[in-house]
Amino acid sequence: MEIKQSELILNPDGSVYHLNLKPENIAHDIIFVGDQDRVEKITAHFDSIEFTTQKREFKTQTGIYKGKKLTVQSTGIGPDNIDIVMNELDALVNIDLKTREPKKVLTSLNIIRIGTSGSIQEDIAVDSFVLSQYGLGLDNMLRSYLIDEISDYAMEEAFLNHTKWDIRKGKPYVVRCSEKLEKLIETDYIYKGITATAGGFYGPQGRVLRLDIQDPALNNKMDIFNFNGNRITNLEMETAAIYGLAALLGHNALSLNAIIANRATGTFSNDPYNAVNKLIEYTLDKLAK
Ligand code: R1P
Repeated sequence: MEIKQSELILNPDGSVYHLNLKPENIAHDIIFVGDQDRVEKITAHFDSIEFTTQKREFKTQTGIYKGKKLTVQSTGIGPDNIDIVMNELDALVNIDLKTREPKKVLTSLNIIRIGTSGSIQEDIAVDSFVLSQYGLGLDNMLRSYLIDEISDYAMEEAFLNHTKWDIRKGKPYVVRCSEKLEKLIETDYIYKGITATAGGFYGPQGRVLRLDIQDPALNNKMDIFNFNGNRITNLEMETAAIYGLAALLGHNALSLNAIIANRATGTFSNDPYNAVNKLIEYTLDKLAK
């Protein structure tokens, strides 16, 4: 069935509405970053760049790194932006933009986030890296979709009970990363764990400046949560949303984060850019193999 103009919005040149992209502009391996200025930090390593565009916080560059075609896409901050980026990238490969009909043969993209994040565990120090085996969504964006088949119900329930979660804030969900990408990227010095994705930076992540928050003990409860040997390693704002939409749409996703703050010790990296650059170099090297 043809998808209406108001539902799949295209620009006059035929590109998708927010990302300003056409199908030929992207690779099948896509690196996500939150910050648009991080796009060029990555493509500075490329042999060549064949395409660049930007609209709002969504900057895209496609090029070649050691013979491999890669796209780098900034998502801006938060799960709401991930909804836009994931749906529009999926439309580029899985919807015929001329007939406005979903394709019969679907394409799976490989999506790797290189982000920044705060650790909630004392032993996961600033400047270390975390690979998110699970995304724990505290943000609710994904709850607009039918997620029962992709969400880890047992872990979800254990988290609700452990934290005595107030359901008026919505219901957390849990989605696993792509095992294929996990195997490609993992190494012994990268921490693995559950990444909690919040829908905001301050209150939703337990930060108190001038406003009281609904559950001041939440971060302390989260750092002792353990489900079958899995603990919550860090807090940020995109991973669970990426994992959820990737699972629903049939893409592979993995999220890596450079730890620039440690919430348990109250410390912040002396050189966050260096930590991110090291993670960029590590990830590019793995992707090129
Ligand atoms: C908050 O400062 C932003 O930084 C983190 C959070 O997830 C949020 O997007 O990630 P990025 O550095 O990738 O944007």
